[in-house]
Amino acid sequence: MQPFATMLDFQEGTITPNDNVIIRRLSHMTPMFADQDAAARLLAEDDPVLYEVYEVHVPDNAGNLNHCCSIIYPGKVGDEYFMTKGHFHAVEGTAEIYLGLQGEGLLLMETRDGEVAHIPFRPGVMAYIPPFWAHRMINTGKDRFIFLGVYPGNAGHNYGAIEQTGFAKLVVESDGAPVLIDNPKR
Ligand code: PAN
Ligand code: ZN
Repeated sequence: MQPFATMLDFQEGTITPNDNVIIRRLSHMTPMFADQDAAARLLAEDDPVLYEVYEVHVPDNAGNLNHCCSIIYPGKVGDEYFMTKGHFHAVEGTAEIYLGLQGEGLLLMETRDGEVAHIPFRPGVMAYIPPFWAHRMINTGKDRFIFLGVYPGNAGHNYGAIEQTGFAKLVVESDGAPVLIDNPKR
């Protein structure tokens, strides 16, 4: 393998060249939002793009580092902000670094033993997600929320239970500000 570089546009969140761009729309994760009536109303008029991920593929072993840039669009389903699906890594003992580039958000994390943590994001915030912590990013601002992720090549993604029941906390807008509330499904 040879050294290489890509261009990360700090304003737009695009990586050029990239190997893949994931485009996640509301219809790809409708059941993950608490307010199903609000989701149905949004889907009836449109199927909004919630986020995009620009990916650079490297060999999928522990010695390599995946790196990708995610753009979460501003918006809400009911009171719940647009967010990523969130996941444990398939190899749960792998960490990740998230670096905020644009906009405002919140990193929500939890362990399988019920520990919960969150970190507010703005440009320059660099969070360390330790091994064994599930992670989800949420756009709590009015503009696009853009962040870089770096994680081991063998980490993989496990969306399993999170797709069914979500995280222990939901992040919703209350009086114009983000608050964490208990997830009634958990
Ligand atoms: C990130 C995420 C990306 C999209 O690259 O995969 O932000 O989020 P979901 O994968 O939860 O849809 C990462 O954490 N990779 O491990
Ligand atoms: Zn991850």
